[in-house]
Amino acid sequence: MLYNIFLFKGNKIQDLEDLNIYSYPHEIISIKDKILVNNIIKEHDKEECSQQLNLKQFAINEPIAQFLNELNLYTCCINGKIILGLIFDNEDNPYDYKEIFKELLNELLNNGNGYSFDDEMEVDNLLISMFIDIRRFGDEVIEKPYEIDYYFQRETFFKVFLFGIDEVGKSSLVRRLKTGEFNENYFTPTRKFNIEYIPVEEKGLLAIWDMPGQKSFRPKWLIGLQDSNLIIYMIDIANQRRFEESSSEFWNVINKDELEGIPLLILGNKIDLIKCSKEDYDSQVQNLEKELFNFYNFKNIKNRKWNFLLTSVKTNLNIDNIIPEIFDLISS
Ligand SMILES: Nc1nc2c(ncn2[C@@H]2O[C@H](COP(=O)(O)OP(=O)(O)O)[C@@H](O)[C@H]2O)c(=O)[nH]1
Ligand SMILES: [Mg+2]
Repeated sequence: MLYNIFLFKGNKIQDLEDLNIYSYPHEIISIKDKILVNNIIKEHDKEECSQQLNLKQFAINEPIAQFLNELNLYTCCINGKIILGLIFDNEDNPYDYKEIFKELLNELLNNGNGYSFDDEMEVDNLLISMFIDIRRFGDEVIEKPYEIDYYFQRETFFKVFLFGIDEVGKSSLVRRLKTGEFNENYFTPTRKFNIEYIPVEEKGLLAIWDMPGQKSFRPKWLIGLQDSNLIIYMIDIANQRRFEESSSEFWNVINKDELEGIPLLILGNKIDLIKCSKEDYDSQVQNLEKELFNFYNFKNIKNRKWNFLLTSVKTNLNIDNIIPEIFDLISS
């Protein structure tokens, strides 16, 4: 399984003083590990990295596999001044990933639109796109565990794409569905991207893609969305200050042509934080729902099946209805 991705960038890659290191999702190689960094670079020195051919065409060399400091590395030199590296689990064979590694780099860098390594945001985006695609390739093609293969063969494998701005409760939901647990202080790193597999009796296997909601990663939401069977959009209904932001992100994604027709489940989460008096709980909840529908303009959702549930991952309210609802939406 791909574990991490990193990039070295410098005017002269051999000059460590001038080298910048980017990584996703963890920082594994630090500029302080001079010997390791040097060893990675040294191997590429030998092959004499090609220089950039012209402004719009990056020179991408053959990737090199190395095992250094217990790290299973697969690195590729670009334009003689950038090294992009993949770190795999020790038992993986990097050469299984050769084609996709080269293909993706070509697709992302040499697509005719130009690409700039000077823009840190673009570098971040490159790393996360490559990470997601290579990880998915590994999960679904190379390593496809017996269990997943079984569901694939029977066409009972369903991909659910879970998105929403940060802190709404996405990772908590996935954990709840998977393990039944909830922990207020459970640390869910905002940068972490996660696929969780949940087998559902008599139905199939759900692969839930939990995306990081942080702003800088939102353009990348779409990468994983293409072939989803269902989209789940999650809202923190107790945080009205972020409704505007959340609603505009919602419509940005929902309006994409490539997502036309994919069923949608909207979750209004953290209902436990809404203080209602016991007597007219029902009417208050109804009002809240009405306000939310108006604010988000849900009535404008077209050409897809959709539904809305109020939930609390914390108190478990409606959580047991989510999986049946998912299959209802998918199967119709
Ligand atoms: N009160 C309450 N807190 C929740 C609920 N769901 C998640 N949280 C908390 O909200 C915070 C963000 O949750 P997280 O799952 O990391 O959100 P993500 O960024 O969307 O993945 C965490 O502190 C959770 O414990 C809920 O239903 N009610
Ligand atoms: Mg999360």
